[in-house]
Amino acid sequence: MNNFTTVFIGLGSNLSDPAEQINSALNELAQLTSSQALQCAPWYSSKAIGPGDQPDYINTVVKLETTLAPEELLDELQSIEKRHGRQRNIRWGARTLDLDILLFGEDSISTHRLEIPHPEMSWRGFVLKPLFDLAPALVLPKGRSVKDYLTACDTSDLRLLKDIFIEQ
Ligand code: A4P
Ligand code: MG
Repeated sequence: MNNFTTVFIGLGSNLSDPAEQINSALNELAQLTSSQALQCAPWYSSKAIGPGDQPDYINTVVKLETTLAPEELLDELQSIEKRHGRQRNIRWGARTLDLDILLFGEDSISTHRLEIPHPEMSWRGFVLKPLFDLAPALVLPKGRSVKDYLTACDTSDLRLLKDIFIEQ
């Protein structure tokens, strides 16, 4: 029998019609044969954190069950980013699509390709709010709840765009 792991993936876009980028990424994630039971949080817009004058982001979070190993999932996500014309030049620069593995089951992972939990997730409102919407009782591997992190975080910048849950 296949062993499924529950994973949370952060989606972000601030270039080339972000809503369309996020929408088509959701379809591609739902079509991964190794994964099932996709649920998507509401979408939020926020000011870009990063260098220069960048357009606002759209962010959301997806939960899914996968049989992939962490680096296999990263390979799939990077293929999707590539199909969306993702360029990697400036750290935290504007991007068509960013897919980050936030949590992989209860694992803590530190390799040359992967840091899980995602190192920036505990202070970013655009990650914590949709994550909380999807999984209000979630506790991170260090033992602190998403709710606690969210309470400590400034979310005044977030604007709700789509108040729907998508299940596929
Ligand atoms: N990598 C390590 N851990 C992970 C992980 N958990 N998930 C490695 C995915 N990748 C991970 O990523 C660089 C390398 O990180 C990958 O090759 C992978 O092996 P990247 O996507 O090429 O580079 P990046 O995204 O520019 O850098 P970084 O540090 O991942 O940035 P973030 O943390 O993704 O932040 N502002 C708003 N409002 N909304 C946003 O979504 N996003 C960013 C990017 C900045 N500002 C933002 C937003
Ligand atoms: Mg990234």
